[in-house]
Formats: sequence, C-alpha cells, structure tokens
Amino acid sequence: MEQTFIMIKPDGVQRGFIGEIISRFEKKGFSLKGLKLVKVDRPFAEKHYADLSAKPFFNGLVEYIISDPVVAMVWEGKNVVATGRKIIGATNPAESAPGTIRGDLAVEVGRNVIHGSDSVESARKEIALWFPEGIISWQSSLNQWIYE
Ligand code: YYY
Ligand code: MG
Repeated sequence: MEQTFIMIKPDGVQRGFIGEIISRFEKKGFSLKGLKLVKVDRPFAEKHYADLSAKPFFNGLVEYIISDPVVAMVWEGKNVVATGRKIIGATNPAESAPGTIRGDLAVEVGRNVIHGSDSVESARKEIALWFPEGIISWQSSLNQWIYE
C-alpha cells in the first residue's frame, strides 16, 4: 500500500492544529503508520528541502522549519500521495481551495502549516530521512470498510 510523508510545520503545531490535521487524514480513511514530535537542525532541514536550495525563499524556509517543533508522520492508503496533496491544498494558501487544510487554516505561503510529499519517489526518500528507525507494521481493522 502507498505511503506518504506528512509534516505539521511549526506554525501548525503552535496554532494547535495537530488534532485537526490528524483528524482530516483519519476521517478520509488513511492509516497512521508513523508519528513523532521533533525539532530538527539546519543540516537536516536543508536535506529535506535540498531540491529547493537554489530558490530565493530557501533560507527563510529553513529558518522557519527549524524554529520550533514539527510533527512528522507517515500515512498509508490507496493514492495517499496525490490525495494527501489535495487534502493539503495549493502551496500558496491564497490559492488553496476552501475545504483544504491550507485553504481553511493558512494565509501566507511562508506559513502554510503543513508539508506533504509530492510524489511516491519523494515520499520514499522523505520517510527514509525522517524515520531512519523504521515504522511499525500494522493494519487497521477498518480497512474492510474502506476498501472493496
Ligand atoms: O510542496 P509544497 O509545500 O506545496 O511547495 P514547494 O514548492 O515544495 O515549496 C516548499 C515550501 O516552500 C512551501 O510549502 C512554502 C515555501 N515556499 C515559499 O515560502 N515561497 C514560495 N514562493 C514557494 C514555496
Ligand atoms: Mg514540496
């Protein structure tokens, strides 16, 4: 089954959105496979966002991510990478549809509350980076009511 890496950014943690965000993924029918509160250092954040190192906003983005704890998660389910991105909404909250996490909970692109992997390949890399200890293998007993 497909997995994705989801991170609640420091603003999402500080603003009290951990439960709200977990609830949206749970209600959809996805399964939580990894979860931890962590404060990452600069080299780690730079590695996570390595693809964006040439962007003008890179330094500010890294400063923001290392400023306070984040919640790192692995979610599993059919098409969870693409569907997770839909649940999250467009990168810039000014363009995120109402009903999405960013559309409902954020205003500015530099404080957009949540990260989600953009492809199955990125998800694989990000899960390996954030959960080097591995994740627990378990199956939700609700799967028979979510998948046919
Ligand atoms: O995957 P996603 O988070 O939606 O956007 P990315 O293009 O990967 O950029 C990562 C992160 O960088 C974004 O969530 C906010 C920040 N950012 C920014 O501060 N200013 C931009 N113009 C674009 C992105
Ligand atoms: Mg991205």
